[in-house]
Amino acid sequence: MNKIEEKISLIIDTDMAYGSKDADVDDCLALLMALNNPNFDIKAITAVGGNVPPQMASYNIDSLLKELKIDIPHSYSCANPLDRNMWINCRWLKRKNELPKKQLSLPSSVALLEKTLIESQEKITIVAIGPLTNLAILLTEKPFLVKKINKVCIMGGTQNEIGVDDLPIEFNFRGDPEAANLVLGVEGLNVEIFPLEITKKQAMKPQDIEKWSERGFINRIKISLRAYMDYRSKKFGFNEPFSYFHDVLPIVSLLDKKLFQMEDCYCTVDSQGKYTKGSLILDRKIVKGKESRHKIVVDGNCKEVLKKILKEIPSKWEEIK
Ligand SMILES: [Ca+2]
Repeated sequence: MNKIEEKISLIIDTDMAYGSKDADVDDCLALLMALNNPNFDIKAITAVGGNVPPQMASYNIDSLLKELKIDIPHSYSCANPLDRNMWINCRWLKRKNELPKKQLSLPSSVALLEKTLIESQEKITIVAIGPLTNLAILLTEKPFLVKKINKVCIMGGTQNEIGVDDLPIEFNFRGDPEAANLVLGVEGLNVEIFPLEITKKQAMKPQDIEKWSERGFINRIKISLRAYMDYRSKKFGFNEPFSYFHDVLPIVSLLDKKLFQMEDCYCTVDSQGKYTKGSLILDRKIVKGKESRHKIVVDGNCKEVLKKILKEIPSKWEEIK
């Protein structure tokens, strides 16, 4: 990717599942695209519950950074979704028995977000690629910190694409609808939304990663990707294995804006409906004639994003044993 003029100060808030069984690897791909990129100054990586329990996301982030020998402030989280019902129904509760017994001696995600924003001289861009629990807690307790945030790039929401439970509801917003609605409602917070319609435009297939090394760290990523592709094709009865790389899109958009088209809109999330909790509600009329603080991605060159993943990840990380 071309070098951009000023480094982008970044926090990545993630439900990182790489390291857990049958888990999606897309958060890890997003981190691998962002870490060691000269265009980013990554100030912190914070853990949130979503694809895996929050504690497990914390362990997975910690293990990945150790594996890559990279020292970046990161957190330990045990925060449950704000929505009590979603907590009770949380899919990741089933994974509780897989959790390591020991708590990591790291700051909590909300504490690390707060400290990083307060200490930063410049505004920080937050890439949120899990449910929005941490951000909702932070901005409810410390609303003045909105001034320290450049924008929040969110992988979440859908209008028509089928997401969880055969409904047009995306996983991250469904994971904590109350949090998503709170974050979108924060006065003065600039938000960019990467919905499922865009993140599902292009899939990654086993043949795409065939040429990746059979050794070292890249091979471990390759094995995890293959395992996840096989797991989901078996689970959903697809004819051929594939997976999406949802969480990589906001990272790539920060480096190459031309790849995505965005439209002004006004967004809320249904946090009350009995069956529709987590639905994205989008209004374009309300902002006609004036710039909105909400933007939604309406199109994107996802083939180019895949090309970047396939080229940059092996070349960047092939030295890691
Ligand atoms: Ca994620």
